Amino acid sequence: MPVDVLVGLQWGDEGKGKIVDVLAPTYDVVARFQGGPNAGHTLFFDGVKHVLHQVPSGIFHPHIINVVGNGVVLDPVVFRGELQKLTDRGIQWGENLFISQKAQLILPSHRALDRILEEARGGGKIGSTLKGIGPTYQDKVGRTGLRVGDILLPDFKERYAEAVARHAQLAAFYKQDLAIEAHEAEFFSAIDFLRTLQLTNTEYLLNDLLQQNKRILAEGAQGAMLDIDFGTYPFVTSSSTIVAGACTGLGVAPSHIDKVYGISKAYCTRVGSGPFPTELHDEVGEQIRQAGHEFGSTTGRPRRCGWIDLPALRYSIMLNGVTELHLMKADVLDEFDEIRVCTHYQLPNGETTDQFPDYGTLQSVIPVYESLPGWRTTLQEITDPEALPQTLKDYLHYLEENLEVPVRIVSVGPDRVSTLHLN
Ligand code: 2SA
Ligand code: MG
Repeated sequence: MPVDVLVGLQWGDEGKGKIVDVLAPTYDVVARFQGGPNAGHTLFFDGVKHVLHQVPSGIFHPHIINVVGNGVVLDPVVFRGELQKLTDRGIQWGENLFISQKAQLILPSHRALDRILEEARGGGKIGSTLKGIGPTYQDKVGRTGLRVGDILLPDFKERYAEAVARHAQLAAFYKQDLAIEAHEAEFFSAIDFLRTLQLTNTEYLLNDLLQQNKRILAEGAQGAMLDIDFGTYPFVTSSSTIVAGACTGLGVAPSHIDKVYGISKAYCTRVGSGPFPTELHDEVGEQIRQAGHEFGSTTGRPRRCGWIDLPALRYSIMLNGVTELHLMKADVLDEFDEIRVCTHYQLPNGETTDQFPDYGTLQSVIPVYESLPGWRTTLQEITDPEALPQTLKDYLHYLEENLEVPVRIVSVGPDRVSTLHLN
């Protein structure tokens, strides 16, 4: 049986959590393969909004096994808080949740370093979520990180102390103190809690499940434009957010990958710094932000808003081998007379390109737009895809032609039921 992968095609917040929730009932397993508490996956059903950061989005379905894979960086304090919230809401998760012993641990000192390193960047800030993501992946790649499995070792406390001593030296280089004393008791109590969970070699678990013909959905976080290699470096996150990351982040071979669901909004947003060619600094951008409630679900930061960007999407689709596109938040554009689509970029030398240029050039490209008519209809009430306005159907068709992938889902509202499946 295959592994299907769901990835964001933009700068995150495309609505991945909602789609995992909709697709989950047809899967036996949902697995997270990268990122950590920087993610914010919002699910809305039965009138309640749930925001997940590290827990896979299959957790609301009792038949689904949820896996936190080895590619993830796990903050035990945030994780315990999330699980406590689920318990408070009557969600049972005890039997259905497995955590890789190879996942990296986010320590309080990683969070402190994230802040210190951001401050040291001055005007060149990444705009990180300050959750300790960068410093934790830095330790992973530097081969000095602590992994979830290490909490089972008798000398975990000594290893922890060594790591913190190293981090304190780095902080001292920036003339800063880690100042984490107030957070350590909470951290160790969360570690005690983590020890009570199902910590295992999830690569074996997942491959055994594949052997048993179980269906796995790999749930990506952030988006392709934040990928450590292909995103708008250095304004990216520190993990592989593309499909290839699912193989290394879970321990499943590429030959198992089948469908790739690419998630995009009907427009574009970004939180944090870095280039964003179609960003709108005018009242249209503000209108999108208000209509789309575009504020970070982890940090509450206002998201930068702009029109959909086809060169960027084509690039993401190529990197991910997307087999179907899911277009989210179409209803946010209900009030617009005109929908603009960036088809090309104009380069500083006057030439145009439909490719996504490198950082230096990307800073100075001018987006070239095509204008399509808006639908000016309230989409949220529509439940039958046939009943969608012809102007929206034309927009979807236009995207299919220009991106060369079928649009299989269009979302017209936050609720699970506002998700229309197209053929
Ligand atoms: P980090 O914290 O090191 O991963 O930050 C590096 C860059 O990656 C961006 N980033 C994100 N962008 C959009 N959504 C994310 N998740 C949260 C959400 C964000 C929030 O779902 O709303 O609540 O603010 C996410 N996580 C990381 C980040 O903005 C930096 O540009
Ligand atoms: Mg999000």
